[in-house]
Amino acid sequence: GLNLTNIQGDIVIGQSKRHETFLFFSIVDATSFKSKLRRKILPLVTNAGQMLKNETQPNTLVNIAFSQTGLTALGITDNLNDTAFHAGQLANAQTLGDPRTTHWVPAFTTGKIHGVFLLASDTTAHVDATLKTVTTALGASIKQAYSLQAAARPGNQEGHEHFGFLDGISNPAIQGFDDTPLPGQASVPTGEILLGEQNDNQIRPDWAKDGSFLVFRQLQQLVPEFHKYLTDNPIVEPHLTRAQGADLLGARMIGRWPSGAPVFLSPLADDPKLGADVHRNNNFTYAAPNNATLCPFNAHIRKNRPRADLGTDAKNPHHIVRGSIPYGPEVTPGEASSQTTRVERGMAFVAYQSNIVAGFQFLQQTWLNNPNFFIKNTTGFDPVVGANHGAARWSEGNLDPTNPTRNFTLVNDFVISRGGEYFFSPSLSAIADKLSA
Ligand code: N7H
Repeated sequence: GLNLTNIQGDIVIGQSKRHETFLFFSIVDATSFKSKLRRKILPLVTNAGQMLKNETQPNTLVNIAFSQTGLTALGITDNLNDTAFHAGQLANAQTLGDPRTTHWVPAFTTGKIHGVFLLASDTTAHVDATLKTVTTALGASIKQAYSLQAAARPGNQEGHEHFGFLDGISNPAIQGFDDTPLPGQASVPTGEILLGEQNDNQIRPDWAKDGSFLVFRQLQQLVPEFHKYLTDNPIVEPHLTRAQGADLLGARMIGRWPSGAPVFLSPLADDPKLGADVHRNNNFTYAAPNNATLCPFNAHIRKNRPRADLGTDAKNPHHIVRGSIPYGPEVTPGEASSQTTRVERGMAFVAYQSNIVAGFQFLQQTWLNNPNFFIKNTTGFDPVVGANHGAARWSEGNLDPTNPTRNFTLVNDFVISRGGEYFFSPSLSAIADKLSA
């Protein structure tokens, strides 16, 4: 089995969090940082074993990860063998279809973000107290470059992202960690998520074993604009009201209803019981290949995991473990009535994989942003997260079941990249033996 006490806790658990602060830092004094990392930070780092039992869970999860420039600042010269990680996310902006890096949070464009702390807890008081402990411990050895406070949405929207859809349903089960996948859940070889484990076929330094690459993206969501688009372009069917037709278009764009119920199993209306039932809400394969009546080809979840469309999960080693959380306030009444975003909100997107090129980058570039995936001229961009450098996105894909070739050219993006960075989340022994002193 896996040595869970050596693996950072956010990677394999995919646990939902109420509050999370991302503290991005630059290393100012590497010698001092290394010694403080060893003596003061390492004892605070939460491992996966701890997360499994209530009694051993800390008040605040503490995880730490380093960018390539961060490893370099620490004097590490070993090649982790991931070209995307090595180059950094800024160099990838074009490949990812980002509109312009002028939308990026300035700190992500400097190349000076060396690392990130993930601090997650049930309360902001716990997060803030731990933040203080960490920054006090590291003192002048680091400089804060940027931070983002994220939180679950209030009330019955907890667990839902800002567009209103339940998130965190379909994460892969990692072999050796979770060998009893739920119906429809992908079971992936350990090495697809953790470096140096089975099916990670890259050459890695020994100390990289049981670490994982962490992709961070700050993805702004234009929520009133998304809802305006749905309201203005409903699917028209005799038995649907205009509002129901708008909801149906939204559900078909995602592939799930707000409750999480998949449109493939519940094509015309939401089914909250189905959405909440973990034994049923992921149990489908799109198994009438090349059929988009029930679920559009370009629905967000179908583009991200085509299931039987492309054979088996094993044939498509492009799985990621998502640990994302919303950031920013609820839509204000003024924003809702003017149908215009005035305050930034979105998703602090977190994805783990052993290979960024085959994981996040592949999904974004080769599937979401590729209008010809997987049937030429019939699919279009992912209508929600697909990106075309800010240009209009052709998005047919049978979004409208009454009119499969209805053209939904999306002139404006609903999700705008504000940038991010690629990190490596090392094992605890790597922190002890290689990264600290
Ligand atoms: Fe997505 N959304 O509400 O639109 N995503 N996503 N995602 N996403 C999923 O099944 C969303 C983004 C994946 O196994 C659900 O857990 C939003 C990026 C994958 O069937 C919802 C943003 C990438 C899956 C959303 C966003 C992915 C998935 C359904 C950005 C990768 C699982 C809940 C603001 C490049 C697919 C669930 C499967 C599901 C939304 C971003 C990937 C509701 C708002 C950038 C692999």
